Amino acid sequence: MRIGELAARVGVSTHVLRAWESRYALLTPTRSQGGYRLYGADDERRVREVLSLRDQGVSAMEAARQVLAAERAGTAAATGVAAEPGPDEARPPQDAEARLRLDPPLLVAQLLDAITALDEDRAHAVLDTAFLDRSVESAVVDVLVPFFVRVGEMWELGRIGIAQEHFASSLVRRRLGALSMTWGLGTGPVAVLACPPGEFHDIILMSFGVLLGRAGWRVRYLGEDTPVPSLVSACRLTKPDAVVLASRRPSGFRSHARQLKALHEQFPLWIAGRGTTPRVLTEIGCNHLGPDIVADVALLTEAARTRRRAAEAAARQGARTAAPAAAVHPADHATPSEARSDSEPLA
Ligand code: B12
Repeated sequence: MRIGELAARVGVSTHVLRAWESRYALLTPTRSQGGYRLYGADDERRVREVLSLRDQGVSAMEAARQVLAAERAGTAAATGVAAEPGPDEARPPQDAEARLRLDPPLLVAQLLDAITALDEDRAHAVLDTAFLDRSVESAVVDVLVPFFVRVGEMWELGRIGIAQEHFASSLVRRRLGALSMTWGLGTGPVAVLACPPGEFHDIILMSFGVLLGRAGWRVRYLGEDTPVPSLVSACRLTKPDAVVLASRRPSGFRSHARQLKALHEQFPLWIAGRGTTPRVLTEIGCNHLGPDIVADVALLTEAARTRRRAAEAAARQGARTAAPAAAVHPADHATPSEARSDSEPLA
């Protein structure tokens, strides 16, 4: 049946059905000879199950996730009744389709395909699947990072152009942006994230911010091409528990080594990205992150916790002397009320 008929049967607008198809891969139409999308009994059943779950207060996104997961498990999400294959189900088994959707290399290939065609809708559908069927951490590490490696390779080989690369970056940045809406919430530790002057590759930094946010951090994101004096004033203003600076080029750090070293004496500075070389680390004398960005979130959290405990112990002893930046920020000692007034205990 065509989408209009499906819409009439289930009482949902074609606009919503298309959105559920592209965003949640809820519908899997075949194509007629004339190129029209044709929907089957399975599509109708999934929509009805989503509607039923929505009536129970479940969001459309979560409902779609449950329906597809239940399908994989061979049960109907809304009813708990075993899903009997309908007579018109001559398509590949849903299990196989679902497994394919879960396969990161396949998702990367589909994403590359979609961005090569500059197909916004299709690219969103693949990203939806990537983020729906796995943790955000896995979507970043297993899909986005390899995807950008491939984008770089295809760009270098001339198989895609700058338009495709910009399109891919914009698409992913918007997705990460949606996941960053909670960066200001809570009372967790504060991280300032930036790239040094001249550095525009900030997608992994932004992804890292998303993972930090999920771990309870508040993120102050300055992003690409940040002048070092601006970074310093942002740090003075927010008194972060961690400053993370990412650059692909060592010169991004080395050109500002003196200021960054001074910054690290006040706030714990962590540098990341391919520009992080032993020489840079020696010159600045700070810590480094990478390449495992999931482990890095835990590392930063543990360091902030240790630092907090040290600050609390120092406050208890009435210490007034400054300690090394990586352990305790001098601001923590200024006055009891100033001491980490913007963060909750990490313990
Ligand atoms: C998207 C992209 C862009 C976008 C960036 C958009 C954005 N907002 O991020 C834009 C269009 C801005 C861009 C511009 C340029 N780009 Co570019 N770009 C890329 C591309 C395709 C992906 C970049 C990316 O996000 N990589 C992320 C991962 C895949 O890379 P990674 O560095 O290995 O990161 C790992 C670790 O280092 C670590 N990590 C990295 N950052 C961080 C941060 C934190 C906090 C942590 C914890 C860990 C961490 O985690 C990752 C996983 O382990 C790469 C291809 C590639 N392979 O990277 C080219 C690439 C980096 N660009 C390249 C080039 C040449 C350029 C330009 C010079 C092009 C031009 N002529 O203008 C400019 C330079 C701009 C500048 N001065 O910064 C080259 C660099 C070649 C080289 N030898 O250095 C690459 C490799 C493409 C290529 N194959 O030619 N680019």
